[in-house]
Amino acid sequence: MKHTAKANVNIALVKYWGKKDTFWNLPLTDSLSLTLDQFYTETTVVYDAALTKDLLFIDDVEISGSEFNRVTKYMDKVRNLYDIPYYARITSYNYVPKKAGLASSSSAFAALAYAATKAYNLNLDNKELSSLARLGSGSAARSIYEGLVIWHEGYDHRSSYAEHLTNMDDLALVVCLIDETPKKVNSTDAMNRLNDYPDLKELWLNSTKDAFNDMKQAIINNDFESMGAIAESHASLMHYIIQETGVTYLTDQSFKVMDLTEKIRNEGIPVYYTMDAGANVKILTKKAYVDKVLSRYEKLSKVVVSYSGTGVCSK
Ligand code: 2P0
Repeated sequence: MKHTAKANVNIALVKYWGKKDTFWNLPLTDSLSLTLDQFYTETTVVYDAALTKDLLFIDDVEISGSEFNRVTKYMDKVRNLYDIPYYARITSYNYVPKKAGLASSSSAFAALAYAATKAYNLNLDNKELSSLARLGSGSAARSIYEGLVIWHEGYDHRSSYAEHLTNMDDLALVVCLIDETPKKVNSTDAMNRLNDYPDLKELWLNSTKDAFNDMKQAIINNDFESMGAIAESHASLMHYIIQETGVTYLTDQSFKVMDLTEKIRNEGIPVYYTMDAGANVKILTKKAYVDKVLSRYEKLSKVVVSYSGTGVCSK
């Protein structure tokens, strides 16, 4: 009754921002992501009949409070869905800055969904596993798979799942680590503010649908420049909307990295930025250009180069 899983984070090129159902964690729109090879979570789940509650250790520290509550509530959902009668000792190591807009919850709940079911000898297929990971954190639905991934918004638990789209092995993502401290407003609370702004919500729904369809077509056409341009304008729109709902994630340093990206692009090198719920900026480019641009980004921030990563697996 023990299993260890490893899952990588993913970064969305078409973002998930907003929910249509909070209990089942159903998103407002489809989204599309790239699983990375650099930032990951390893989680061990041990079911123990002697336990009277779950125990959670993250990076060797026993966790209580809201973080523990989120995980134990998630485990209750897993136990209910699969008739698992035991509490668990959950031990997790994050090789990613937590809560800093680097999607650590995507790797965390993908690894937990996999370990929690495997430890009870359940062998879910990836589609079911993806739906289960989604209940913990929406973006985790996508971290089940390698490479480029789409998450179908769906209309209920089973129909809202992610699937592998394709691999583009020449993609690179240069992650500029501007701020590794936890963000002040978590993404769940920030995205739920959209419900108070119907016009913004409408704008977001329509433009995300277009971005998703255009991105899929650009991927099918192997048209990197279009992929980058769509990702960049879509991320900018998301941050405009976040700002309008009263939350600011980007900092002066984020804007410096974005400006540098536009400058490098004007020199003829294909680099495009995307940002999530934090100050960090990720630069989408191709492997062949990484060496050309790296030192310029390193002048502005700590930088980690990542490529396309694998899906969730046993450790
Ligand atoms: C994404 N983000 O698509 C978007 C872009 C942040 C910006 O998914 O409430 O931590 O746990 O389902 O998955 C972050 O949201 O939110 C996120 P919950 P999650 O990657």
